[in-house]
Amino acid sequence: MKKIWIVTLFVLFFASIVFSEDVNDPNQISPPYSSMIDFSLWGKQNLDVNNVHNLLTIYHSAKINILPGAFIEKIETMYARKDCLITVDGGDVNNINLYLYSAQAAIKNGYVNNIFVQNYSLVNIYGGDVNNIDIVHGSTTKIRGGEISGTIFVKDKGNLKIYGHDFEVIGENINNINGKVIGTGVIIGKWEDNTNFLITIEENEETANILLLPKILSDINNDDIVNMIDFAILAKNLSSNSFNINADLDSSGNIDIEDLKILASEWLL
Ligand SMILES: [Ca+2]
Ligand SMILES: [Ca+2]
Repeated sequence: MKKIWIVTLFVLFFASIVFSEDVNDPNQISPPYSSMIDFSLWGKQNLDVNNVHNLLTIYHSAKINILPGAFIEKIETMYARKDCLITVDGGDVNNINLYLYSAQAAIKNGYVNNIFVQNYSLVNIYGGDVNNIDIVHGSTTKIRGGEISGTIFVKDKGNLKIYGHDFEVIGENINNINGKVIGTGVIIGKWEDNTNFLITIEENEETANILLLPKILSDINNDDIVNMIDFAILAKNLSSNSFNINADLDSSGNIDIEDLKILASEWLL
């Protein structure tokens, strides 16, 4: 009889470990998170957040999705590994701090006041409203949409890549030399959907790299090259009912042979 109890306890213990890995709903977070205003995510946890927090710390390969209703003072990554990702798809975040090589953030909607991008980390901005961005220590920020209402500082081998068209630089101290921006001032242009943008560069240190780039249609995963990975995403959408809007290269509303032709023409450009 005693053996059965021991076995049962072991089963319950391991089951609790297995199920505690799969955290998706903030209302279902098991202790200690449920009793804390601030929390840390570890391992491969993936959490949606739509409420109020002071400090959220994201470790290793954890992912966090900030949704409408969220109001957060600070999110920071620590010891980031591959797949560590902060996604802002709504809500209001005062500060995002990215540390270490594999830390990534994607801004799609909502408002972010300050982003500090450092130690070779990566930020992709697709939409939303971002106020100030600091890009340092070899980090990269890529902007393809949204509004940058404040200013951008780029220093210490930081990289800023702006994808759009009809670029112009405005100011006495700023120049566009074959797509590379020298000096500081205002950059205007249009995003891929033809909406206008205005970006103010406050600091552009000598070691910094600010580039104005045309969007490569076939670069579906936005890593600046068209290769097997993009082909695989397109092929998956061709052969199934799934629809990845980035794979509809000619914006025709469906994914077919015409999109494949565009990808073939831009292959390994
Ligand atoms: Ca690509
Ligand atoms: Ca298409």
